[in-house]
Amino acid sequence: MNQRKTLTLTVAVTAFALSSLSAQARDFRLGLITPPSHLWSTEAEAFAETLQARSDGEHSVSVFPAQQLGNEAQMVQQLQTGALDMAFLTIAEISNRIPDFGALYAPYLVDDVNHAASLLRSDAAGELLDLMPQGVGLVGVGYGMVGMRQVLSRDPITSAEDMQGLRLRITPFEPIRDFYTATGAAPAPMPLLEVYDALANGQVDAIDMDFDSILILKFYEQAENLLISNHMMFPMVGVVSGRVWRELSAEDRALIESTMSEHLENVLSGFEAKDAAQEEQIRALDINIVEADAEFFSEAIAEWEAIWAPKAPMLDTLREEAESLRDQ
Ligand code: 3HB
Repeated sequence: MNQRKTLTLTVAVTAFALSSLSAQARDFRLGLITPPSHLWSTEAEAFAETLQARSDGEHSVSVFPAQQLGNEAQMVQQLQTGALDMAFLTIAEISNRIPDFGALYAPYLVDDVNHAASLLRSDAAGELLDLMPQGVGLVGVGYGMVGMRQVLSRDPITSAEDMQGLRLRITPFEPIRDFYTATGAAPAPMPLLEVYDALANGQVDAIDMDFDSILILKFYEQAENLLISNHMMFPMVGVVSGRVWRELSAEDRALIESTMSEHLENVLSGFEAKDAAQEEQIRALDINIVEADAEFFSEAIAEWEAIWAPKAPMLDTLREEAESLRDQ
């Protein structure tokens, strides 16, 4: 066969393969760790519905909430092999693998949920997503989040000294571990769905948590002191397996990207919309409330900075962006 014929045949075979790929109906699987009632889970379901409608019923998405497919470390592995197609992940697991993501957890990087959402919508935060295909083999479509982090404890925390020796539950990831270690607490990494029992049976004295989950998962039943510190934001990222992505047609990629982005934006704006009411609801509970600011944690923040500034060079860019958003 001459070269030209081979080329024509190759083009024909490729075109056939591409057209059969793009016509291939898929049932994607999307995993996440939050309970079914959490906004991440309800928006994942809404994303599934929209994608099915927009692909004229060709594609569907089965959503597996509440860690049904494993914890985030396990889901990241499944995404890497292509055994899992999509996930909504806390940045926690990603920051363990790409340290630059740790910059998003700089204490007091942002002031509140609105500031957090604006930063996550910025190009600076978008630059981090660009590190994901190479760094972890996942395509980062966009960000969601929950509300700011607070400290719920069995005994009151009224000064930085009260943090000493506290067995304090954290989401399993390094930037938050380093922050609490610097406060003198003993961080106990534990996934969200194990926290209620750990508080109930006295395994931990305190937990790092957001208003929403304190309410949904009723943690206030087991610990009645809340330090409203707003010390960190808590982003989420919507991802597609890099392996799966490579198999998709350009058209399907564009459809998934735009549809998932819209539902992630609903998560950002959803938490912006409900934060104030949730704070009010929490303040109305029969619990003791103390407020804390960056001053309260100043020594721990300096220690955190010394560890993370060299590890996460993106910190400067994000700080500049956060500062310019403050001025707007
Ligand atoms: C957590 O505290 O680990 C967590 C909280 C959320 C969502 C996901 C993880 O509201």
